[in-house]
Amino acid sequence: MSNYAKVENALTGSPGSSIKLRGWIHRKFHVGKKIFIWLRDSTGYIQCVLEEEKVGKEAFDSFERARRESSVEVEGVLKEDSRAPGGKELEVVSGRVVGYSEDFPIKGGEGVEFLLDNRHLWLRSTQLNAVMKIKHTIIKLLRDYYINDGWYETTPPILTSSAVEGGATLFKVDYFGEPVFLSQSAQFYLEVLIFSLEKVFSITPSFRAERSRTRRHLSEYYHFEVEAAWMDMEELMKVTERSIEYVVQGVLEERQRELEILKRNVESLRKVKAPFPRITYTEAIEILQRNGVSISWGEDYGADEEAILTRSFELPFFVTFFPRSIKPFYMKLSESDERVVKGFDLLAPEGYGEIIGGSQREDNYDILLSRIQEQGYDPKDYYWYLDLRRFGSVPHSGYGLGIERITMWVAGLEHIRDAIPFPRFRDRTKP
Ligand code: NSS
Repeated sequence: MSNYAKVENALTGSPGSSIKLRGWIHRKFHVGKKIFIWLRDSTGYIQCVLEEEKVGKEAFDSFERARRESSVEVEGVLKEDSRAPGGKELEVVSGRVVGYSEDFPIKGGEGVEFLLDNRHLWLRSTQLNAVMKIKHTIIKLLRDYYINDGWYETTPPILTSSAVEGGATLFKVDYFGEPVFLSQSAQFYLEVLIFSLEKVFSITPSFRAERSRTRRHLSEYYHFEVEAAWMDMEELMKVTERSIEYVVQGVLEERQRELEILKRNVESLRKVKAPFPRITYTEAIEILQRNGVSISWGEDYGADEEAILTRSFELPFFVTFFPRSIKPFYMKLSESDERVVKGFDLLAPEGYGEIIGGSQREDNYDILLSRIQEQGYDPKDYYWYLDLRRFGSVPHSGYGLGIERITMWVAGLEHIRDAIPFPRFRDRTKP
């Protein structure tokens, strides 16, 4: 079973070499007495040509019967052919159909809902294949960067008993008759772990019971989160921009072909080099007001306003020091102005907006307790989180990156649903 080559190797192989391939029939057409197929595997497409005299009647008939998406094995000789995609063609000498396909329901031109219902089949498409490879590389590069920089990967729980990002978007689960929640963020558990490991990160699903369907919200997404002891907001922002540069430059290097398939304008990605510009929330409000948005200091803003802000920047940029009333209780109050917190968002350019939310954490027991009360929560639910401030508290900071958000930006996608194989949002949990 192991002497099969991959299409991408076949496309760079020398003419005249014998080669065995397996995959699926992406396209099939007849010219005279020949059958042409475009064979697809995980790495790409190659044209294969079958003639009855070469492969024999039985094999030829079976390929004649095989529809698009049938799985096949072929063996043949590689030839240059400028008309074939990739400039190479396989002249088949033997082959067999492994699994016949029924009439494949996706023929081209179908609408969004139909393709979502048939996601299990649509995932075979060239576009989604390219996105999944880019996402794979983003995850790999994030791991690379942080592991090489001395951070530990950890495995926090998904079933939780308390809200991190407020109660409005919590999913409730029946846990042996007791209500628990699906995690919105691993942050509080990572904060626990820094007292042992100092610098930690995790990749977990996070859940948000978002009411509306938007271009950038999922109800289940993959969350890359970091947390570090002995680190203030400024230091963490430096780590953040360096790691984002590393990821984007790495994708440009390793995923050229996929970015091409997706017709991504790579010029704007090439510019992604640290340091990134920084503005305060107060400056962001001023920019919005100058652009005719009616918003005043103290108000929160969303995707539309972020898109306007991104017009002023070619690079990803930080927005910092938000009013305490619009951010969660765990963010540390600024020493110089207690109306604002030491929080930061990283916004991606070209209209994409927020991909990261982070902050320095409140490390003082009394202040944290009063902030929990100020925001209307019961301190009893957070006894273990408060305990961290009783037993050797340290200054510390962390952030969360939406993996589908960064994938959407880097791959240049219109909608976040295409950054995840099986998107979940309101009214959709199948397939
Ligand atoms: O709510 S966040 O802004 N921040 C937190 O959850 C912190 N507790 C993270 C931390 O400091 N460890 O979410 C962080 C990121 C945000 O910037 C987005 O990129 C992404 O998570 N995010 C989402 N992606 C997709 N869909 C939805 N609904 C979503 N919500 C947040």
